[in-house]
Amino acid sequence: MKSIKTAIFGTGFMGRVHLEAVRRVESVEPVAIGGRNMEATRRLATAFSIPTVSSDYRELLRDPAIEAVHICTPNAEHFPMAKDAILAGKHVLCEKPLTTTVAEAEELVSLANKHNVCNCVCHNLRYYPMVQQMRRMREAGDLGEILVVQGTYSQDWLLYETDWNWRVDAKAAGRSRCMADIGSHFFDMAEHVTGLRVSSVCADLQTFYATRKKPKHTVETFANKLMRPEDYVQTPVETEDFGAVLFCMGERTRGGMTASQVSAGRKNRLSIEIYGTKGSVAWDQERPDELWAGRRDEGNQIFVKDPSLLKPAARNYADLPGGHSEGYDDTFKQVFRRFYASIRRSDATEYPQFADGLRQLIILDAVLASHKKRAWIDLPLV
Ligand code: SOE
Repeated sequence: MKSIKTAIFGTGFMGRVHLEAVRRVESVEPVAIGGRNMEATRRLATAFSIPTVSSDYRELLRDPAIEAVHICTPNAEHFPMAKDAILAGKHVLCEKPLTTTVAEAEELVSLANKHNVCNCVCHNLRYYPMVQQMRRMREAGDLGEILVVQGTYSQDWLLYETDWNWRVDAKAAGRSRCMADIGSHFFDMAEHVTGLRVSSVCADLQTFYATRKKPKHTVETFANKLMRPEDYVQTPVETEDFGAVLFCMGERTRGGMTASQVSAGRKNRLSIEIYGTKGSVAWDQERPDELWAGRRDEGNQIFVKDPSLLKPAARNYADLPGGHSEGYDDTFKQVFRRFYASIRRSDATEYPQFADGLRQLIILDAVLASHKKRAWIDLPLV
């Protein structure tokens, strides 16, 4: 099978995660890396024997051999990069959040459809095998009508005033941090697994540090914890460290979630619970191979990932047999495998597309408006 040549834009935490994962996808060949910092770009390219590097992503877009690009740069760069890539005829896989505004996301959805390019927003957490098991259990009716959805996405890497990363800078990340960055993962998973749509929200956001001590050198995501910087710049902070959101999903279903980047001891924990009229399920990213299933009239169960015990459609997301853990890195492989398959076979779009990214910007807009008005906000009907 002819290899699809691809390029990675961005050399930080996500750029490396994408590069490592895409090399595990059959018949896909990363051939170029684009990054503003040429030293970091060359270092990454050398480490992975990637032949081409550039400090200007537009140069790589001019290479006809490159069919697809991964956008792993700070959020504010997603829109211009994705737009240029679509106009260059490239298939685009963009990290979440897709953009920093609804209008930009709408334009990308429209452009991608007009230019008939495959488009993916990387809500990879859908593709843990046990998350897919929850979805397929709901589709099979095992949960009955969904009554309650609750949970959290909690981290602690921005707990200290001295913690800094581009995500704290509203110019680079957009007008929301915690809800845009990880709250979007929770709501994407809640809608994907339940098949329901958030219809209204009531939100409260909190910024615990009005200023933070920004180190004078760049800090890769999560790398800040090991730092002992000699000097900082006291820098005003405009975006939230924490958000709590009550939400409705249609007429009856109710929910509540929190998103936090200041929860000591929670390293990267999306935890979701879904309660239906016939049964319930709960999944915790800190124990990703396990799925809790609750029943009223019989014992609760904890399933451990074993493809032979999964719903047939969920088995497609488990590459390894029972007892062999599949984790965060593997979810990127699962998304990328489906994205590249759709480049070869346009009917295979079993992955989150730009329209899903737009969906998250619409939810975020409502969350921000609700917080500002301190009132419930209804979302536009879908
Ligand atoms: C930082 O919060 C981050 O890298 C997110 O941007 C990712 O989407 C998440 O998967 C891990 O944490």
